[in-house]
Amino acid sequence: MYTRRSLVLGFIATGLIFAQVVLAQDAAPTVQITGAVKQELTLSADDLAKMPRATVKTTGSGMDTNCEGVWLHEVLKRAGVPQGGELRGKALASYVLASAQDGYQVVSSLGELDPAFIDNEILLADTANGKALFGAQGRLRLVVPKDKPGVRSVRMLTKIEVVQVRK
Ligand SMILES: Nc1nc2c(c(=O)[nH]1)N[C@H]1C(S)=C(S)[C@@H](COP(=O)(O)O)O[C@H]1N2
Ligand SMILES: [Mo]
Repeated sequence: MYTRRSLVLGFIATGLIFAQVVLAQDAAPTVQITGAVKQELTLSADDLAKMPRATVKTTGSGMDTNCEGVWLHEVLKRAGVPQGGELRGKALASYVLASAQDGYQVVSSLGELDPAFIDNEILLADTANGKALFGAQGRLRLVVPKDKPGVRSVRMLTKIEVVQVRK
């Protein structure tokens, strides 16, 4: 027999689990910009919508896709990461570790992400062909159209960590 007390406790526990599930679904996906930065950032698609927008075109299996978002270097600039003339000395021994929800991780050096160094194109994308990204792409992803393979185009992006190797 259930006691009245265990029924009440069971009811509360079920309510708490339910609230957690609902809250987890409500929380907007974000990407954290962290590590060796002057200003840590947590950006949602809504935050990215208010920043300078950029688009790139990718071609996969004969189909063109227009991806929209914010250049990664714009995001790094906002976090106070050294760029251009400031990217000298110890700062040059820094890398960016991009991590995804499924554990996927990719490293790029600060130098190779800086348009003052090289004409690269790395987009922190939230939209494809005018539609919000979803599913296996994640709400936020990287798109690197100039790369030959797709491997650095991290889907389901959750974190951008700047690591300075030389202290
Ligand atoms: N999180 C995450 N991102 C990832 C991968 C992965 O396994 N996990 N695979 C990469 C590889 S190998 C490719 S080819 C592209 C595929 O992205 P697409 O399906 O949008 O072309 O995602 C890249 N990004
Ligand atoms: Mo791939």
